[in-house]
Amino acid sequence: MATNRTFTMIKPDAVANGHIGAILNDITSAGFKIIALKYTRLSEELAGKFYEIHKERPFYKDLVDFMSSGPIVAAILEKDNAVEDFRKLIGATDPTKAEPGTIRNKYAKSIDANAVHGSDSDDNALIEGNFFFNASERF
Ligand code: RTP
Ligand code: MG
Repeated sequence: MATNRTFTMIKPDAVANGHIGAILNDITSAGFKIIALKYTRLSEELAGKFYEIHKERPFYKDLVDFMSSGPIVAAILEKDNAVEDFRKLIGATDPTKAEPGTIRNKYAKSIDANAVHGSDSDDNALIEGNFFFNASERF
């Protein structure tokens, strides 16, 4: 059964390009409630841990380098059917394939610098949210 929370990051490219406000506005306008929010920067080690699931993939090192290259915004979001609806809102991994109006279509430059992360399952949403936030940081 779908749970009602997902986890997102606004990636270093979108932060550097000044899109934090616009992306948070798109997210809340689509009906997601912000449960937790943090502006931070991942060390290479922490980015490596966060993306451990992709360790064997050819793009792993580039991904870890990119995700630790500058500040990010991390958030836990709540809405019915959150994981699936949020992935619809952000669009395809490759922004050239992302539907018009999706966050990646509007703000992403490439498959590496693709503006946002969205959890791909309820289990991972929980794991990823716990990676960044403790109980006293959720409202
Ligand atoms: P995300 O985890 O960031 O929400 O992205 P996603 O589920 O759409 O894609 P995923 O397969 O989980 O890959 C994580 C990130 O790795 C980069 N990637 N590069 N060069 C490539 O073929 C490739 N594939 C994936 C992307 O930046 C992707 O967001
Ligand atoms: Mg993913």
